[in-house]
Amino acid sequence: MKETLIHQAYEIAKERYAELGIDTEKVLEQLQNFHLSMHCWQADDVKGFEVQAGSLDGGIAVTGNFPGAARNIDELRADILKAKSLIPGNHRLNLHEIYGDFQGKVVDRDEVTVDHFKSWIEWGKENKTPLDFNSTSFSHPKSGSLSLSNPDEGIRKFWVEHSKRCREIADAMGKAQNDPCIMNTWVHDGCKDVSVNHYLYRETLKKSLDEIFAEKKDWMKDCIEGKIFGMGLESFTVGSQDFYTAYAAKNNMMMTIDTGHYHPTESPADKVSALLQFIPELMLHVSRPVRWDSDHVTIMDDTTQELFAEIVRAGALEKVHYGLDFFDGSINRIGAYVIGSRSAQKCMTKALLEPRGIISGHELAGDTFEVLQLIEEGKTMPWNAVYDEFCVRNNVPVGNDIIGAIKEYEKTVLANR
Ligand code: RNT
Ligand code: ZN
Repeated sequence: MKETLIHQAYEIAKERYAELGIDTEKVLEQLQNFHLSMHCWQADDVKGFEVQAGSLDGGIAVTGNFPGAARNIDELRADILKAKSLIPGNHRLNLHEIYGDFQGKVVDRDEVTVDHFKSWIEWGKENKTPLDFNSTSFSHPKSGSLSLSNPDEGIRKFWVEHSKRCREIADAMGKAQNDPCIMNTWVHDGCKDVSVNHYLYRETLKKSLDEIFAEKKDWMKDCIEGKIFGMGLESFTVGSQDFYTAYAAKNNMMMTIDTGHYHPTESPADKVSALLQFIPELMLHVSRPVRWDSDHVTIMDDTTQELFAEIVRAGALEKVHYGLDFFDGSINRIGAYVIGSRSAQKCMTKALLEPRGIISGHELAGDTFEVLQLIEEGKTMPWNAVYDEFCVRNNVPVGNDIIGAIKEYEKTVLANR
């Protein structure tokens, strides 16, 4: 009964969009090829599996203690698969180095090898889930407030070694999955208060990055992520947007746009058409800052809708990698994954359904009222009927039906942790 209604709604939507020259079948195909890179760290509040793990630092924080966080690698894998089963399409998994399979052994960050990710590589293959990767500068005795930009040569070298090893791991992942692994480099480096050595820190970070990226790798792609500030590091960020934009442009590298990393009125969407003139590809960390970089679950907010619309308008679908980056410990974590991922897909559905050709024609002819009208109307066109159809075709619950499935998992699995 419900499916029949969904198909009927879809057929109507199909006709409505056809009037605007949009082929919804083509959009469904594009959605099928739209792969998110789900971050592993929502499942356990960014703890990871290091035996020697300390508490989370590096200017980021998780609030809330909803029961049932993943406590080990098996629980985390089960949670990811559960979430994936409720998200239409096929998606990647983005790992941090601290999520290695360390088998109960102390493995320091400058000792990590591909061996610690062998079981992940197999898991990825078995579950048709290509892997992406991140080096981890935070939550370590040597993290301090400066890692790759530390004037102390011993500490700097330690983090350079860590980063180089991470690139080797990413390269091995990419090769094994026959699909390049995207490795993000984000370091928390900054200052809590006024300081006079900004030039020195940035010069040092540049030197470290040059050393880290010196060797070309065939099966991984590097991206670099800046930010505006970290908690406890409010006065200065070494890896600022300017710093990384210049570095990426100079070295023809990919950049990461984390939607939580800008001034509140600064538009991440506006960066797409600017950056892509000079750098080859973008990685996204789709998040939701509430008043600060609070990493709330992604929803269909204006920021995300505009970001995805700009990507489609720029014809850059294939130049972007769609990572998520939120960590909310106050709600059911599987629910967080599913809402965040499905909301990102809805933003993409809506973006793909925009009648760009018609709007662009009006804009170039100077018909400003028509442009405004068509964009405004797009907000309430029946795009959701297309997304519901996408869910049905992928055999996953539609709309609020995800609630039952998530509650069931909460009762039978999470509650026993
Ligand atoms: C922090 C960055 C970074 C982290 C993850 C855990 O502000 O956004 O991407 O969230 O690496
Ligand atoms: Zn991020």
